[in-house]
Amino acid sequence: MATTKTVPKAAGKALETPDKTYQGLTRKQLIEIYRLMFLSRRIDDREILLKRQQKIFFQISGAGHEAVGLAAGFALKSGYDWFYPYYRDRALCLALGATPSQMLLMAVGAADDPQSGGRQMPSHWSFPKFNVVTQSSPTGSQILQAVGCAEAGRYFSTHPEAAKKSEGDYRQFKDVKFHSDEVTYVSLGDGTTSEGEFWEGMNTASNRKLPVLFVVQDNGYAISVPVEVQTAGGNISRLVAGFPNFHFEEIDGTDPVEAYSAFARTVAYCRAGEGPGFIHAHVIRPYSHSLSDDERLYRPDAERQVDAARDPITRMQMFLIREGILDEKGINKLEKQVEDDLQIAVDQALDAAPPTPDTITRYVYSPNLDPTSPVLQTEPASAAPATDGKKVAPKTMADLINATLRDEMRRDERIVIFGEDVADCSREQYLQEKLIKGKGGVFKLTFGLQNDFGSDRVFNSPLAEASIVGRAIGMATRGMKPVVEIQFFDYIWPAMMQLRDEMPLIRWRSNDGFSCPAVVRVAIGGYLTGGAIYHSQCGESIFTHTPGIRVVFPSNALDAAGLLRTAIRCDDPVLFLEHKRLYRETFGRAPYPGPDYTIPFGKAKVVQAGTDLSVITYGAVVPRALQAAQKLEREHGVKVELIDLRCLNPFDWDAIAASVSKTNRVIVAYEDSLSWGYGAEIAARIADQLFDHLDAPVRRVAAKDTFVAYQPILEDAILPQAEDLLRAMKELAEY
Ligand SMILES: Cc1ncc(C[n+]2csc(CCOP(=O)(O)OP(=O)(O)O)c2C)c(N)n1
Ligand SMILES: [Mg+2]
Repeated sequence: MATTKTVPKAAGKALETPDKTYQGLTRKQLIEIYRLMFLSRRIDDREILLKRQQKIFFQISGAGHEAVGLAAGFALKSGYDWFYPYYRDRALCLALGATPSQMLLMAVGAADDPQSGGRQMPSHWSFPKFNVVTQSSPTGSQILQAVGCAEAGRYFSTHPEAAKKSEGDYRQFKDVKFHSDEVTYVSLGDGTTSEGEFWEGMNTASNRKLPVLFVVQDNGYAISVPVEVQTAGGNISRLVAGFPNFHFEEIDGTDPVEAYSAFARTVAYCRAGEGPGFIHAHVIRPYSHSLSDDERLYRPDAERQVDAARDPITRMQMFLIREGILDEKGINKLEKQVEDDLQIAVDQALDAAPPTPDTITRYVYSPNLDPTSPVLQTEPASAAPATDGKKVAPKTMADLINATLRDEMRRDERIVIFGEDVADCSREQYLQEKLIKGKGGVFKLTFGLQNDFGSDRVFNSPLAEASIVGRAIGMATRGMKPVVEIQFFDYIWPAMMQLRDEMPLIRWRSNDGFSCPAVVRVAIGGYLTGGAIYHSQCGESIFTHTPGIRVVFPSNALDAAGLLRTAIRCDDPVLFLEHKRLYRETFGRAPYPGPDYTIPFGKAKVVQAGTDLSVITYGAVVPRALQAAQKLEREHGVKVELIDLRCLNPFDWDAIAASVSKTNRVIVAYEDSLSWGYGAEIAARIADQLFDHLDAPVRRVAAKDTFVAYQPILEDAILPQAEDLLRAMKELAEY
């Protein structure tokens, strides 16, 4: 696409052959390409100056990468295609319609910085109007999101009804736009191809024939590490050549005309639905990695001069003169105009007001939908007398989660479910021919959903957790509601970059420009008798320590149903922790509460009222604490008030405060290892804010500071048992 700014007149030879085109580019477009390339370089130069004057705080340049950016910008459509760029893509963003002023407001960290409100470093692009999705600093974390974004475009094209707005849940605030032939651009450096997420993204884009355009901008270095150290054999094109369904190009990325023709071919391939594209563009990096780096420390002058001879700005200038499109005078005039316009933008940015500190918590969570709202407090439908007079059989937590997913999928076509083994059967002809029953998850929580809703709504993912979460983020950014599964909490860690640096931050870092309210269901916890180290872990505090993601941990079937429904309808990302031991426990079974049953987040449940001592807990410790409390009352007459938090972020401080103020003694109990656990924060707050109400020290009961062992004798000794709770309760009551 081209912007509609004024274009200087071409002189001399240009007028003789005004209709000549170059790989489809007109002379007018070539002048505009040069103007934007030059503008991009000059913004970098001005930022470098401003950084040296300490008027901005960081600088990273797109110098040397301008030709690729312009080629992409002219081959793709702003606001129609989708863009997951990286920090060297200044020229691309200018080509898509971003202004120098928007970039410089980000550099000074202005209140009016339209990309992040002063939260992100410069060159971390975010332009909702142009479909440029907020980017972060971790190298490569944009790739799987781009894959999910492309999947969303395909999904809405085949489910157009799903795109409609709907009142009463996240959909009310999530506009969906899509085009059946849209392309998703994602770029990265040569070094970033070493990240595992790059390979995961390539694999899924290839396998699903997704219209993702991968652009590797190979400047030969990742900070100081040269490409032959990053990439076996020194050339990424050779390594990826075996991926099926791709259109590949390897180009000189310092030549905008050559680059444009490669982009035009590749975009046409992607648009036609043939599969993904891969453009490997060889570029240069004339300004070191960033202003914090001096490449002369690791690159000799001779090598740097070879690069300098290929500078895309000079090359384009020479090309315009050679082809008679602009003469020297024309170039000078164009450059003068760029400088004048840029000066105005610099002046504006330097005058711009900084953000005020009261804005810092804005957009950590959705400003539109409050999941703690009492409106979400409903009664279970089955509380009403059954019309046929039959007693409704209580169901397990596993049953109710499955039923809730089914009802929500029926209600909301934007929901898709994927993860490892979650489908009934990937080879769907076996299902159709009724040769098999189907799996539906290792714990069978998603059983029957593929059968009911089809293989494009419930499907297996590759065994790659970052891919599950990264793709979910991309889909949710586009307005879908992925409800994905991580098979065991113990294996969540490959997804940690996405769960810590991406999912919770999409809204905050883009100043509400984007959001990704996905749900990640995770089977968690021990007490399995043989679960051992890698099937028993907890670790919820790592996520409650991450602003921007809600964390839910139900202890019984009814709460699981109500909280899962709230999670799905919520406008924030949610980590939904399901205790494996509780899936089929007799404790906490309940009849299905109906398709409208919701529970607000951050509302604890008083499992048992008491006067002598409070126990604050959640998850699988709830039934154990209840058992202990009942025994203590039977044997010693001590009345324990047992509080199940149910939701860990937000958590119900009011319920804790009310209980502790009444009983004056409190135990915080949790299954995770004792030190630095979730209960440490609760205990600290009680000590801080309820000190005057305490008649005894705040006690914690938790697992030993070790992982869970396999042999049941060891497991019992490691995890907190009812006897441990009983002992602690008795001691505290007697204190
Ligand atoms: C996951 C991660 N690790 C390390 C860094 C620090 N870092 C920032 S850029 C960079 C090098 C990137 O090189 P390349 O992918 O070749 O892109 P280039 O900067 O050369 O365009 C590194 C190591 C980071 N931002 N993210
Ligand atoms: Mg590089």
